[in-house]
Amino acid sequence: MTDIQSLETELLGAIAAAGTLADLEDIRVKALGKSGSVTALLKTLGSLSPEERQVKGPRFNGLREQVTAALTDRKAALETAALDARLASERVDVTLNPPLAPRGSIHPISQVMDELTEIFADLGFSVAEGPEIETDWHNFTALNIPPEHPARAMHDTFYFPPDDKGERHVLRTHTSPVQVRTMLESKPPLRIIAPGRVYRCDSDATHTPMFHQVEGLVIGRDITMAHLKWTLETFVKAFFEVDHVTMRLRPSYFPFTEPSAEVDVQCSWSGGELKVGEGSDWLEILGCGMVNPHVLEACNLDPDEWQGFAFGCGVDRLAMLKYGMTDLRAFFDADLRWLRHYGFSFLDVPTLSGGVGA
Ligand code: 2NM
Repeated sequence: MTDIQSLETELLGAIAAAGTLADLEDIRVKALGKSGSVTALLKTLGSLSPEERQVKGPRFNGLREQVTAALTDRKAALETAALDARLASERVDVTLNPPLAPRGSIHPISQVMDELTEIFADLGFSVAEGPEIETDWHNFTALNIPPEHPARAMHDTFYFPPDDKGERHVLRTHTSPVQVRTMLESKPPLRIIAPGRVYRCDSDATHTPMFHQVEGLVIGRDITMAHLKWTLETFVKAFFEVDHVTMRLRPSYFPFTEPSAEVDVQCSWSGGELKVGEGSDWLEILGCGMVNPHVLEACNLDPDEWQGFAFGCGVDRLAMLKYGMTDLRAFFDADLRWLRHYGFSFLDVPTLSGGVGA
């Protein structure tokens, strides 16, 4: 066997045996690369006599062409095999049952929070947030709640131990400190709602130690109780999705507003189902009033220049009323059956056009 025949046998055998594209590239470089074996043969042609060159030239070139063709074929075969393996491993049987539908749901409280945010956003209110651990000053003093006021009694407020300076922090008992912070930080006019968790040391069939509130605040140069009444009426109609509602403002007392009122809406309870805007019952849903001048002063606003209205309501109670839940404590039990029954799809995003209760 001549040298060229044995080189041919060796190279073609190696190409046929190459198991990977990397092996194949290795063989190509060793045969056809700058210092490859076939390249070396071709380089010898220059020093041969013309007669020898006539015989060996075609043979050497033939070898190069054969090796090149074998490399190309083997490369295609390896690529096809790799693709086949990938197709086999990534195959999807489209006749199988679909994957389980998502099981999670939106908690009714989150849903109602989103509904309230949507309704008030449409009226030009932005959402303000603040800490749940508050200073005594932001939670009480700035809101015209003097030290001896019953709302400060240990019975209602979760107090932290006093810090180095003797200052006591509290778990906020309402979201009003958010309004205080907003008035201190932003220039009026203001139009905000503050939704969030609040805490009171109270637990029975109708009270949980943590619950949710939304409060609202509007500050301007010529804000009156008429603006307050229109805003609340517009809100109640949008929230309960009725065209007409009769409201009753009963005089009341809050330290942070003067005058203050509690708001009832006309309703009926027929067959255990609540209907707002008809019937002969009244449902108390809100507290409100004109911001007390003492509060404005505490927040560095001149009461002769700025006035405003504020309101607050319990989100958990609103959720119960709208969606027919009877037991408040079930809200926080994390019972999957309850959550599946009362939960909302994450696709039911409240929009004014699509219905806030989607
Ligand atoms: C209520 C009822 C009435 C209220 C007042 C304020 C502030 F900070 F502007 F003074 N925020 N929220 C308010 C007024 C809250 O909840 C039943």
